[in-house]
Amino acid sequence: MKIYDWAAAPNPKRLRMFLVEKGLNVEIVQVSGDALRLRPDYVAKFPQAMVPMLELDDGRQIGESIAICRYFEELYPNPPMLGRDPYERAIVDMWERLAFDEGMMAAGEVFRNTAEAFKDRGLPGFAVPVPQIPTLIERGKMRLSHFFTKFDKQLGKNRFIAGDQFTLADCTLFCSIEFAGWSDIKIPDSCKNLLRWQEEVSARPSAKA
Ligand SMILES: N[C@@H](CCC(=O)N[C@@H](CS)C(=O)NCC(=O)O)C(=O)O
Repeated sequence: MKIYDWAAAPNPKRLRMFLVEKGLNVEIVQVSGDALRLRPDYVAKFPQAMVPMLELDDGRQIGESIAICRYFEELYPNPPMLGRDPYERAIVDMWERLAFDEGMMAAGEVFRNTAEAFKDRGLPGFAVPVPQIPTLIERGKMRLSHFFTKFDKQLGKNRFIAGDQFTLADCTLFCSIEFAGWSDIKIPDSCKNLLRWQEEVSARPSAKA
């Protein structure tokens, strides 16, 4: 099997972190092309036109980071990265989804509506131009401010975002915060719990995935 990847991008990194934590080695194929776009041959192969994508040896394709992680978790349950029982699985799901919706999407809202290279590419995965909407930049910043406060509060109760175990929710949170950094948006000094967590997670080998 192979994972189609774009080394610099935040969603593929979410998956790479997960794989390092699981101790899994999967062939990685880079498909970034010119001008910060995916290679045309990859887009033709996978019309969802996003990375990461997992291709099985028989050619079947799985898109969406969370779907790929679930597939690997089923095949290789240890160490568990999606929760150890029904309650934990629900809580990991909840925080992973919140990190994606409120962190990754908000960081994307700021970045994709600002960067010149993403002019006419306000959203990923579209074959037609999607114009940037400058007013979304301020809204994205407001969303990120809310996101930092919410996650800081949660990390005042737990070592990791969904409890005492490192999970995919931490990978998504870490990559969302890195992505916000692309727009020079950092964790506020007042978010001491989140800063403590970031320092601890940055020291894990998977943070360099
Ligand atoms: N919901 C998808 C999001 C994937 C996504 O947005 N990938 C971005 C890279 S981080 C992408 O493929 N962008 C292609 C483009 O901008 O043309 C997931 O969770 O995997």
